[in-house]
Amino acid sequence: MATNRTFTMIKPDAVADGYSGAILKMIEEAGFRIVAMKMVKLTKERAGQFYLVHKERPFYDSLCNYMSSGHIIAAILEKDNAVKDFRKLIGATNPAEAAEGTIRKLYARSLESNAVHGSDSDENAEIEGNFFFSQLEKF
Ligand code: 3AN
Repeated sequence: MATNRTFTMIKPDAVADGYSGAILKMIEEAGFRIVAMKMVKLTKERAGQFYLVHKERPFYDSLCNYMSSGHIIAAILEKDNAVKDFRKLIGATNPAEAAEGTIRKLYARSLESNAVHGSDSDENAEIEGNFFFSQLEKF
């Protein structure tokens, strides 16, 4: 079922680099409504749970260290075609390959420290949103 919602995280590099405001501005100007939002610091274990699908990948341990290295901003966003449109707004996983004007092209440091997360399906948007937010925290 298409939910018209997606889930995002502004990752530790972008928060530390002071890009949170600029990124949220781009998100809102692209027509996304912020449905829920919080700043948190993940433990390595919790980062590991979030990225469990990547457990077998060679970058998993490094990714978990990085995602628990500083504060992140987690948010649920709403818009027609949210998942696809948000992936377009953030650009390719590797910022070197991201299109001009995308969030990753503008603000990411590297393939791993790539500034933002965006869900890749409606199903994962729901799962990832529920990882951070209770029903009462969404409006
Ligand atoms: P995306 O975030 O574009 O959906 P995924 O799900 O393939 O990309 O990867 C999740 C995260 O893992 C990325 N955002 C990035 O931080 C990290 N990552 C992905 N591929 C690599 C890689 N080859 N080397 C290091 N880190 C990676």
